[in-house]
Amino acid sequence: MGRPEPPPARPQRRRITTAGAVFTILLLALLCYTRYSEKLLSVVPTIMTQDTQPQFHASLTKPTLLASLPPSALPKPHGGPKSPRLIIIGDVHGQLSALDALLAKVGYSGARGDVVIFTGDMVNKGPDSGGVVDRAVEMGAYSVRGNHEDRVLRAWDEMQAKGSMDTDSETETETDVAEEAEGDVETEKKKHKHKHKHHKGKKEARKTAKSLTSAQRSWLAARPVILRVGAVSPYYGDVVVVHGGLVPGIPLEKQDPQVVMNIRTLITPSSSTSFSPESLVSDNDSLDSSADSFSHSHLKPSEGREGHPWSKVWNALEKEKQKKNSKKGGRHGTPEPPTTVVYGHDAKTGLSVRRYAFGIDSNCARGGELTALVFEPTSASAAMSNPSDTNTNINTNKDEDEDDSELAAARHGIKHRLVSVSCRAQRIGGRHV
Ligand SMILES: [Mn+2]
Repeated sequence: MGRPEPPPARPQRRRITTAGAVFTILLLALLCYTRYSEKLLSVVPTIMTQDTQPQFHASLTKPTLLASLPPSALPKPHGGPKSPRLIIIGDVHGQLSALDALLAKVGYSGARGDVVIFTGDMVNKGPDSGGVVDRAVEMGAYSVRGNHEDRVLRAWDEMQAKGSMDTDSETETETDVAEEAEGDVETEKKKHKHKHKHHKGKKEARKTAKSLTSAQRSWLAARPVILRVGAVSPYYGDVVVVHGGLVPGIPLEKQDPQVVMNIRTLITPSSSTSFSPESLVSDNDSLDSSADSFSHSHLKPSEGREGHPWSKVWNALEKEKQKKNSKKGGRHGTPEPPTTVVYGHDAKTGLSVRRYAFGIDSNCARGGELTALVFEPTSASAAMSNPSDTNTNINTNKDEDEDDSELAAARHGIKHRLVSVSCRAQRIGGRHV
């Protein structure tokens, strides 16, 4: 009786099974690793690009809140006339010919290394939103998201979600923040007008969204809500570009994107009484307590235009901060630099030049002007020269202590200049001035 011998093929089969198992485990491990590293990789660029021009990871409806200009893009103090400038341009609203006229008047030169930043609202209202975006891309320009870009991108997102890009369905489900929101005491007539405006706005946004190429939409979607320009000079401090404005006392990282894109005024604790931000500066006794109460939680963005311009409050608080800094002297180390905000969005007010806030929407959309705020290096000897104002036809509401500002700025090697072109002349098709 012989025990049957094990089939000869078996060990081989076992070997094959073992090899198969090992292979499967390796394959699974590799798959897990790949998936994990993909996740890792998707996180890394987000962090890395946070401090540079954001890439296309930003979504249509959830914009990147904050991005920074690379330090190399800042103008060099005392660099002289051949040195690159920083050119910040107000709300273009599709007026490509006005933009080109302004670039010509400013003497924009890509070869020199000029850097262009838009304050948002490059699109809608005017005839060529896509052309304006193309020009920005050509120049390697920077921009922030304005309420109109936001509206257009949201409209596109909504159309995609519905899958009905051809139908101009007039349903109103969106709760986007309109430029003029409802107040408590709004009459029915006003409500109706507001609704009509909102409706018109959505229709326009859909039209613009459809007119843009996917590359143009992607570029717009990747723009941050707040662009940190950086330390331009000790005179200007840290320059920040936004479309609407900022709420004082809230760090940039904690600002509400919808507020930043839409704000015009703030309701302050004493809005109902005769509040004056300047009183903070002049009234020494109540100075500290009142300044503190302003910088914390008492300032609320208004939905309409009631209260005080946010820029006026911002300016008063920055002045106050600098005054405190100079009182401390050198004892407490390096004083905190001021923050100067450059913004658009307020065409109704027009150009508004304050020490620490520049409003440069001069209403190009309605036949006003298109304005650029140019930061340019002075020559080594420029502190001696007398910088001249190139635009005499612009009505600016300057602060009372602005007279020496240009000389004071020039001492630190960078000065600013406002340059405007008429948007009415562009529309008629006349020659660029
Ligand atoms: Mn706007």
